[in-house]
Amino acid sequence: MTVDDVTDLYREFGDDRLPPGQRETSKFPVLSKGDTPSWDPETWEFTVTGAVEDELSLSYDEFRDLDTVTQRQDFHCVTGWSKLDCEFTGVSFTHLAELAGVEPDAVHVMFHALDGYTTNLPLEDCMRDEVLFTWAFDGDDLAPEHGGPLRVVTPHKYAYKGAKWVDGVEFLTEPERGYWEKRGYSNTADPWDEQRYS
Ligand SMILES: Nc1nc2c(c(=O)[nH]1)N[C@H]1C(S)=C(S)[C@@H](COP(=O)(O)O)O[C@H]1N2
Ligand SMILES: [Mo]
Repeated sequence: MTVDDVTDLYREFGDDRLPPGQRETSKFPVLSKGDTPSWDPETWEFTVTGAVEDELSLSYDEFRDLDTVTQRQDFHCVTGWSKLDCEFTGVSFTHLAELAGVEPDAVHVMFHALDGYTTNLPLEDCMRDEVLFTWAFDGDDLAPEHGGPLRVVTPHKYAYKGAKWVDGVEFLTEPERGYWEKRGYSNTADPWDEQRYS
């Protein structure tokens, strides 16, 4: 298995790998708005909807059969901790977008999750090799409290932009706001510019 190290992406945004106001931790704290939702591998379904040529609906096995990558990434939580060198395995956003065929008028993306959580990003912030739908962390199945069976990781943004328990991605022709973006957290969430609150 090759591991792609993308921990140098900070150079695009700032001089320091650790964004301002962040403290490094070796722990992996859990931050969820509510309880960890349960899921059934038999009925779990991942959908790609909205401004795409082919809306997709994938079973868990079908999703796991997609082309896979493993990357070493950093993880920055808006509450002030960062976890460096996390190894995530999964499917890249760009690969999924390619499979569905993004319509030219798509400009924005909403992620949907089993607990009702949503989070949004401009399409160009999603169309990066580092944005993954991941089911494994450091070689083990992603723990349920960290978003198993499937979560999004966004190492160029604070981690609330990465939906745990993700089961849908919706391509939008106009920006919309997700759960925390409607409740005072930054819509843009750049850790190197300390965009924590709006
Ligand atoms: N579905 C879902 N995704 C979510 C959340 C949530 O409550 N529900 N919390 C977000 C927040 S605020 C953070 S900081 C990260 C935390 O991920 P972790 O619990 O794996 O550390 O998940 C994000 N994704
Ligand atoms: Mo968070």
